[in-house]
Amino acid sequence: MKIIRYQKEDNLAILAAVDHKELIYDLPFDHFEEVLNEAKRRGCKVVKVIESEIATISPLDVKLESLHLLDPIKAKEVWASGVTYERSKEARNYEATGGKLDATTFYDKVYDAKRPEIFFKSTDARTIGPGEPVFLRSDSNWQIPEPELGLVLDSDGEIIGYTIGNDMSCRDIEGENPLYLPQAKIWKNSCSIGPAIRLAETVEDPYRFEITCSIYRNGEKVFEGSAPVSQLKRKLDELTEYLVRDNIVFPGTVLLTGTCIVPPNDFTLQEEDQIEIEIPGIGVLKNGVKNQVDQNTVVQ
Ligand code: DO4
Ligand code: MG
Repeated sequence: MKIIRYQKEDNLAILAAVDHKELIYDLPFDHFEEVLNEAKRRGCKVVKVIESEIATISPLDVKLESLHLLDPIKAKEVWASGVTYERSKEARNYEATGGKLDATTFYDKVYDAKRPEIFFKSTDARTIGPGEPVFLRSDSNWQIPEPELGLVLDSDGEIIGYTIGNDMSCRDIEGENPLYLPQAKIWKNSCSIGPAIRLAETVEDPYRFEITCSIYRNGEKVFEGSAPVSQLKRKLDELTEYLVRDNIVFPGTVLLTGTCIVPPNDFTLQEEDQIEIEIPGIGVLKNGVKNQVDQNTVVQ
């Protein structure tokens, strides 16, 4: 069972459930957080709330591909884990040493340490959903998508669902100095999530998810990489435990779990590229790439 949000012609955003046959049912909630609250109120699992809501209604007469999908959750905060895969460790070492292969740095230390790297990634205002463009930073010449499995959490850190995330990153800024990490990671439209939340109760084994990232330029595929979540160095619960420790966690917080796919070192994203990140069982997160347009958006 998956949860999506889609936009109707009249601009209304609708929360909906998608069952295992891809049948779609509108839900009587505006936001996923309301489903979490309802599950708490009833003292039951989220999937039970959804099953009881759709039991008495008919599915829509539309296909999932025809819907204008939005971000499935307006997450107040998105956090991210770093250097959780060997591939990320190698890439971080390369950029931190000015391009040395097989270098060893503090990234080896965090890869092996008991405490994982967890950092603040995004807020609702900076996070986009499927179909919207990620933006390129104007002061970086080396930018990549980081395709990651995202965990949708309840306020106690329980994993309620799985989504796809793109932790857009500037390798040159990050490599210049680790203290620049927030600038290498956080800017307008630097985080994308979606297109669906797969409810955790309907996933047998999340370590069996496979991630594929494809990047298209002028209609041609210029990069494709795949990796299984089973290569994750840590357990998912280990990451959530560190996030919630002595912290405030809003219901519906998203925790990205780190990248296992890095394009070649000479690759940088360009305006008009198209990024597609697929995790079978969740969906395909598609975003175009644009240069920053207005730097000073006022958010109400
Ligand atoms: O250490 C910097 C961040 C690494 C990261 O975002 C990742 O491994 O996915
Ligand atoms: Mg990352």
